[in-house]
Amino acid sequence: MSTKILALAGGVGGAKLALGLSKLLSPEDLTVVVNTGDDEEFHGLHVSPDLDTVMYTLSGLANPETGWGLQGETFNALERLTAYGADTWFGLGDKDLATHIMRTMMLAQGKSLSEVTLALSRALGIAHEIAPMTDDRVRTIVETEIGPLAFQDYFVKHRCEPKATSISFDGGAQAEPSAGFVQALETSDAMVYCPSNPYLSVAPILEVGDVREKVRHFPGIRIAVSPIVGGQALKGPAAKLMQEFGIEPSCVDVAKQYVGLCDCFVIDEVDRNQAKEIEALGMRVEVCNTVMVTEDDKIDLGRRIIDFVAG
Ligand code: FO1
Repeated sequence: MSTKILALAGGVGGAKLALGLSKLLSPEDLTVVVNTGDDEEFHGLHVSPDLDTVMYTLSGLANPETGWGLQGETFNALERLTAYGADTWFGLGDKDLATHIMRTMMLAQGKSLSEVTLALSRALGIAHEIAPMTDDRVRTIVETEIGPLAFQDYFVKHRCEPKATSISFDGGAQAEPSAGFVQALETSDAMVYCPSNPYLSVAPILEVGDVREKVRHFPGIRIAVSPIVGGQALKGPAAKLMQEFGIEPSCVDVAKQYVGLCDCFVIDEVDRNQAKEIEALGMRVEVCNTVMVTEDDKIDLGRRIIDFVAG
């Protein structure tokens, strides 16, 4: 019997588990829904960093050092733009630019972000479905000590340094989930929160229209993988944000973000002693290696999740 899985993903961490799942599930059994709150316009081009990270990872083209962007990249166009006086703090490579040009062109022709993502995915040889969380415009805004910052300004330009006070999702309430997302919510046996930042990558997905309510009433099993291991974020600013929000970074506090939205919480072996505290929140706890370095690590974690869903 096949198990249909809906995976919610942000950038690098989410893409790793999505890859593991894609190696185990047939295309009709996996939909990866991706955060687009980080999307931004650079040099007139629509950039969807998390969609691209997932697409490049699933097609085997991602830069292994950074996790985002393409391998074997050059930056000639960016150098030219710098010479012309453009603001070039966001590292867009020559090959990567082709993706953004295609996306921008197709959007200008009236295609939806879902249609563009499908076309780009197929061109990259990806058989599994990757869908944006919404075709509407939602933008993650980080309120900081130096004022509100658009996500990439906060993340890349300011290297997450300004102290954050809150996060909001401009356009989230008015947005509608993409058709692929709605269909996956209605037909999947399980929903997986990949180990992505709960505040910056998963929260925007939950803030789209009535998604949070839909997830609350999701009939299948909902499983979250903690992006915090041993009190540290595997990548990015999750632990720093938790501290700034007055929370001691731990997998328990990530689990608290998912109360009512998650049935099973997966933590790393090093956090085994926190299992009881998470169980007290009303979730079943699975303990395994969650640190995905090699492709085998990604597949092993994917298998663990599929086995759990299959019971
Ligand atoms: N992240 C950086 O830290 N610096 C960059 O210059 C940068 C460029 C970039 C270009 C294309 C792309 O798809 C992603 C890029 N990222 C960069 C990653 C991106 O900012 C973040 O990984 C996500 O938005 C957070 O998940």
